[in-house]
Formats: sequence, C-alpha cells, structure tokens
Amino acid sequence: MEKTVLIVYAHQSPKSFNCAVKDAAVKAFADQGCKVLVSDLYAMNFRAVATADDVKGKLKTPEHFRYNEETALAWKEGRLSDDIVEEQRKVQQADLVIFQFPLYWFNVPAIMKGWIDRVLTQGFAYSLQNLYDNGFFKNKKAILSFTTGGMESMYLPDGLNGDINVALWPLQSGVLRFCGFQVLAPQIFWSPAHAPNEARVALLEAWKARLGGLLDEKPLSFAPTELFDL
Ligand code: FMN
Repeated sequence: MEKTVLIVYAHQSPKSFNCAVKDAAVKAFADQGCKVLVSDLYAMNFRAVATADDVKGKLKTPEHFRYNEETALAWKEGRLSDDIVEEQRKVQQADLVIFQFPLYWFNVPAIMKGWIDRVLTQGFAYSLQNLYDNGFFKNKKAILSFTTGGMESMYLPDGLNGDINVALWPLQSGVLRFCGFQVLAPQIFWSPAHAPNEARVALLEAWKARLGGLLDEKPLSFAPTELFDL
C-alpha cells in the first residue's frame, strides 16, 4: 500500500543545507511511490503561539483560559482553527513524520515548537489513557533530522556541550514517544555550514542512502509503559 510521509520543515532559506536535505527526502520518497506532504512552516507563515484564537466559537471558561481543555473540547466539536485542522489531517495520513530543522538553542526553532504546541492537541495526539506505548500514533514513525552549528566532538558526553541525546530527550520522549510515535534514530548533520563542499555532498549522499530504508527502520527503544503505574 502507498505510504505517506509528512515533512515538517523549518528553514527560512531555499538556499540552505536544510532545504537541500528536505528536497532530497521529498525526491527519495516520491521515487519510492510514497505520497509526500510538506509543511514549510516559514513559507506558510505558521503561527507559533498557542492562544485562544486557536478555538472557534465560545470558550468554556473564558474567565480562566486553559489551552489544554479548550482545545481538547474544540477538537471534539470541530472548532479548532483551520490551520491546526489542516496540519492534523496531514499527521493523520502520515506513516512517517520527518521534522527537518536547524538546531536552535539545543531545540527546534520557535516556529516548529509552535507547530508542536498547537497541532498535537489533547484528544487528537494523546489522552490520559493514550500515552507512550498506548499512544494514538503507535503505528506511525517519526524522526528528528537536523543541522547543528557545533561539531560532533562538542556534543559527546564529555564534550563542551554535553551529550546531544540529553538535549533530544524532551523532543524524542516528551513529545514524540509521549504521543505513541515509534521514534527513529535522529539524523544529525554536524556543522554543515563550516564543512567544505565535498563534506556537505557526502553528508547528503549518506542521507539519501538512509532514506532508501527509513520506512522499515527499527525504532529506538524506550522503557515499556506497562512498567509504570498510570
Ligand atoms: N547550533 C548548535 O550547534 N547549537 C545550538 O544550540 C544552536 N542554537 C542556535 C540558535 C539560533 C537562534 C541560531 C540562529 C543558530 C543556532 N545554532 C546552534 C546554529 C545553527 O544550528 C546552524 O547555523 C544551522 O544548523 C546551519 O544549518 P543551515 O546551513 O541549513 O542554516
């Protein structure tokens, strides 16, 4: 069956290395016969802030606005703002979600954090019963694919910046795994802006080679949810 890949992409420039990485993924999956959806967040001028504007119609408790509760209710009643609904439709269709971004302050850029905050609403992306192994997205895969300014040696456990996996935990576990996604090993492009052109080409070629088998990759392992009392 035809698979669907969603690329959530955050870079301002079509001349960037991030754009080349995104384009390589679009081509590789199209060549594999997949349906490819791209959310080009800066081009879409995607709104990053979670506010009451994300809910259409009357708020349940306008005197004390609670984003979680109001958006959960709005999701149930079909009252979320159109841009959120459109992104949720894309996630729903996707077998694989690729987050493509430059690392900003050990995290995703604000526009992508906004996508996470606003699109992964309660009820749609998780519920108190549907978390981690029991998450709604347990049949979907997700991967962080990003570029850094710092070199790999700086992100080793004994490096200046510390272990990159520590920085990735909130995203890989707190966001993706929390919603049930099978999380693939991150694709990290170390310091492409400071690398010679041949090295950048080699990084892209390695990515293209990985893309061939990405949909069938075994995910990272996390502690089974059944070990914990919910
Ligand atoms: N690089 C890092 O290695 N760690 C960081 O925490 C980090 N934070 C950044 C924050 C901001 C606001 C900006 C503008 C850059 C930051 N960088 C950081 C550097 C970018 O990650 C780097 O320029 C980018 O990955 C290069 O990709 P590009 O050539 O596609 O733009």
